[in-house]
Amino acid sequence: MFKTATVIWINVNLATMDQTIDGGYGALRNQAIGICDDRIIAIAPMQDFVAPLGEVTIIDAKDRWLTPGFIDAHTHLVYAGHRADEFEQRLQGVSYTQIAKLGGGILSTVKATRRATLEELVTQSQPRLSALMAEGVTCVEIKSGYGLNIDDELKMLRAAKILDANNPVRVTTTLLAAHSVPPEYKNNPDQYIDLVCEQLIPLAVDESLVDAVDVFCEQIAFSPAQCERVFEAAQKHGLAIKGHMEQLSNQQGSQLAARYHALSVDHLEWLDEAGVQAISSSNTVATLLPSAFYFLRETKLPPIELLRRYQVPIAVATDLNPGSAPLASIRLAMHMACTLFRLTPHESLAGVTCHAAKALGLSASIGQLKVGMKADMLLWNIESPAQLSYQFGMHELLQKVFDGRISDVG
Ligand code: DI6
Ligand code: FE
Repeated sequence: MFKTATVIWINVNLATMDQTIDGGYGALRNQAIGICDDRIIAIAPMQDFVAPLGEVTIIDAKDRWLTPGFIDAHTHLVYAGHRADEFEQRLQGVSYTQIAKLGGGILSTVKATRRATLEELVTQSQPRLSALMAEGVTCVEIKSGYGLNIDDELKMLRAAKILDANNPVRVTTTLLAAHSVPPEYKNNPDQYIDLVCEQLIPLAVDESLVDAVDVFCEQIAFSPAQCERVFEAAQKHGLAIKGHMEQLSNQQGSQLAARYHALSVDHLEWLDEAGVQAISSSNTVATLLPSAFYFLRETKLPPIELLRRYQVPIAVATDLNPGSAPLASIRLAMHMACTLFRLTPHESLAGVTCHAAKALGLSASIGQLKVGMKADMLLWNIESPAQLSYQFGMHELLQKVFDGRISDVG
C-alpha cells in the first residue's frame, strides 16, 4: 500500500472530512497516511502499518491532527487601495448602501483599481494572499469586479493568474463583472450587461482567465433579469455559475441561480424557505460570509436552521474585500461562523474543506483526506479539531502541504 510513497506521516489523527465516515470530522485516529508526489496514496491504522523499504521520508506526527488544506471559496483579494475613510463614515452612522448610492463603496475601489498597473495590483494583493496562506489556505477563489470595463476586468483576472503562478496555493478565478454598474453606464446598465455577455465573457474564456462567473443581484447592483442574462452567457461558454445573493434584501436571486445549477450562492442573510428549497434541489452550496455580516454590523442572520433541515452543504469563506470584509483570516471566519451564526465547529471546518471544494466544483480532488485526492494538508498541534474554530490567533499550525510540497511553519 505504502510501497510507492514519497512521504508518510505516522501516529497521526486524521480529520478526513469524509462525510461517509461516521462521527464528526470523519475522524480516523492513530493512522499512517502516505503521499506520492502530489497525491494521497494510502491511509491505514498504525497497527497495520509496515514501513516500506527504499527512499521515503517518515514524519512522526506524535498524535497530532492532520486536516485537509483550507479552501477560501469566496474572495475579492485582488484590488488596489483601501476604504478606511468609509469605515470612519460608517462608524458615524452612514450606511453601506448610502455610501454606495453616493458613488463611494465598490466604485471607489474601482477608481483605484483602474488606476493601478497590473504589477501594482499584484504587489498590493500579494500580502493578502500571503496572510491567508500563513493560516493554512491551500486553495483560494479570487474574483474580479473592480474593473468594470473590458481592460480592467481582464487585468484583475491576469493579476489573479500571476498570483497563482507565483505562489504554492491553488487559485481559481471568477469573473464578477456584474458587481456594480460602472459610472459610464449609469443610465444604461443593460448596455453594460450586453458588453459583459457579448465581449467580456468570450475574451476571458479565450485567454483561459476564468473558471466561473458571478453576479451581485441587489437593488444597488443588478436585477434578477440582468443577472439571468449573465448566467445564460456563462452557460453558453461552459463556465460555472455563482451569485452574491440575498445579502441586503431578498431578490430571489438564489432561486434564479438554482435554475442555472449554480455551484454556490453566497451571503444569504435574506434567503427565505423557497430559496433554501430551490438550492437544495439543485445541489447548490450555500456559502456563508460571517466577516461581512460582522463588519457591516448586520443583524439579520442567514437561515441556518432551514439550511440544515434541507441538508444544503454550507461553505464558510472570508469574502476578503476592501468594503465589507477587510479581514484576511480564514480562521477568524471559522470562529465567527460559530460565534455569530451558531455553526458547530464541525460545520465550520466542513465549510472551509469539503463543502468549500464543492462550492468551487473541485470536490473530486480537494477538501478531504482520501486516497486519490490531492495532497493539500495541514498538520496541527491540537488535541481536538474543534480547537480550530474555538480559538483564534494561537499559531497551532506545524506544517503545510501544498500539492505534496511540505513547508514547515517557523
Ligand atoms: N457584496 C459584498 O459584500 C462585497 N461585494 C458584494 O457584492 C463588497 C465589495 C465592496 O464593498 O468592495
Ligand atoms: Fe463577495
